[in-house]
Amino acid sequence: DMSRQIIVGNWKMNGITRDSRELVQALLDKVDANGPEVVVCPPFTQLALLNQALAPSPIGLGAQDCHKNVSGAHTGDIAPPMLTELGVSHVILGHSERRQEHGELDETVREKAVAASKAGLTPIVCIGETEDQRESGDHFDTLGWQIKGSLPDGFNGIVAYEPIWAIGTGRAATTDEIAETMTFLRQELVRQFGEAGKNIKILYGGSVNDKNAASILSLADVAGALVGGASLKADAFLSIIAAAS
Ligand code: G2H
Repeated sequence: DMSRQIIVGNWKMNGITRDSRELVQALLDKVDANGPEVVVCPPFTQLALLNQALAPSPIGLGAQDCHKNVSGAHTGDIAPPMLTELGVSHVILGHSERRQEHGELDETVREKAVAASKAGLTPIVCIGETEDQRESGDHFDTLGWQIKGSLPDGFNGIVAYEPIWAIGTGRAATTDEIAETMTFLRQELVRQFGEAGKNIKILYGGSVNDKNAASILSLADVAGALVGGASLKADAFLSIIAAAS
């Protein structure tokens, strides 16, 4: 359903189970199935607990990463089938924090996206330019390469455009910047995937909050938002959900 927006909360490495329980309870009190799709992505350690709290409910469960293999000698990693077993439906892949802190390359992200889809998960693949790239005018080139490199053939997931300079900085991209970039990303997706590229949802992420959500979410072709900091506060996250359609 292209018309229903999706709001994804990326909790990153935050929250102990007590906080998370409270947060989802506050969301469960307000979120209903008539609004946008809502997905929360807690740390791995809380997935089982939150699956119990959320299933069945209108709130979906996502993970923040997965491995490209289904099992094997990969200390510390989590395979896609381990996620589906816990009621997980979505997985964020190639977040800039993973690209930076764990050296994830486009190719890795692409392999993970294939594995996630095979396991029945919806990959949310993150792309985004650095501040230097935007300032030197290389941002569209960067994004084009990231799309080419990070999205596998037959990609059936979601793309999240997250300009790195807007992440956790309180400085979201302007609506003009987002609108212009969305147009570019759509062109690239159609160039790479043909007709199917028209149906790939594109989210915006990077300092989305309760103040700027309405103007960002009303832009043409913005299918929703990937929300970090503001997804940790029930009131702010609920306002963002209320601003979506
Ligand atoms: C970007 C975003 C969520 P924040 O990383 O993925 O975080 O909303 O805190 O900028």
